[in-house]
Amino acid sequence: MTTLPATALADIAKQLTSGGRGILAADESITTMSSRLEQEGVPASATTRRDYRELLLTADGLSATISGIILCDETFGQDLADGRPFPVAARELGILPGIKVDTGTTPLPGQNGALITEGLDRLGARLASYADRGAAFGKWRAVFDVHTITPYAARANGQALARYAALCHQHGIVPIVEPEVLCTGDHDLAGSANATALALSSLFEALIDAGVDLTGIVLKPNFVTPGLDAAPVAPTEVAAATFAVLRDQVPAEVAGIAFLSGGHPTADVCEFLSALTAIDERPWPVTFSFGRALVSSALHTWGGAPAEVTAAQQVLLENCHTASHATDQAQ
Ligand code: 5MM
Repeated sequence: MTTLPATALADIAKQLTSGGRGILAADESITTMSSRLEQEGVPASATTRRDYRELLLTADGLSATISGIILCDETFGQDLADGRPFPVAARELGILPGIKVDTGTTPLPGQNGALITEGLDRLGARLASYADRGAAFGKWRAVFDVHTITPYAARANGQALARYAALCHQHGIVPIVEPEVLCTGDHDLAGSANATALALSSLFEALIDAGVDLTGIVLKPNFVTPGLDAAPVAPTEVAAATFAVLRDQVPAEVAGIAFLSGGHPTADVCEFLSALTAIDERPWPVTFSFGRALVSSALHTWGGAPAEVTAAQQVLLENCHTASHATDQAQ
């Protein structure tokens, strides 16, 4: 078992979330990635999924704005065209490799469609193998909908996240804990705030009960926003609502917070982050761990054409640069 002292885990968590850098979420499951490739006219296969992730990772100078990359199991075990395994290449490029270890969601019986994230079976053995192959951090995502979240679903997912986080620490891996409240729908800001508060309070109760050292974790939450089908509010309102929930629910010891983008446009999430960064009383560093907001336009530019690789990498780098500028570069 790879054990690391608590200070080393805290250092890695800080490294992931500070210095104006963020975490690139490139861990789409095979199903999601295949459908995103096909939407862009790229036939989905292990090879095209690998080529696309290689395009992302090898964008020249990516490490200036990206501290870590989250991979799924398939990519973690693949090699770049030059033969280097992805986790090895990532470290050589100055980017910490991470691994998504949950296995997806399934409905919780009797909970009106609320979901539970699975993946705890044999997780210790899987983490040991990922750590041996170079993983610095892990990721587990719980998914909530404003209209179906229940206290029981929040507790059940919080406990699963806590067991995952404790196991990560046992194996020398920094856990990213992601309780995502989806922004699909027409709910208002208060609906998102209430659901996010419930998800976070259940999560931190479980983490504390499980004895997880909060200085060695990264929280990956959603911004508190109205649903994508509701009237939008100003970024300063999003930042104020998000900060109010986080201030009440997230202990100050948490090493750092890296927001997901959740389907919001790149410009919008960068404005949300910038407005939140401007709030001085924050006890934790804040940064981004965006997926779609960083990669969607790059994937579109590439479209599977070898001649467009450099142009697609340029689009990715510009999105990362915009997101980095929205963080507090001095933190
Ligand atoms: C990249 O997508 C991740 C996993 O997707 P699957 O549903 O296919 O397993 C997802 O967890 C992602 O890391 C986060 O939601 C952040 O991505 P966005 O696009 O919301 O910033």
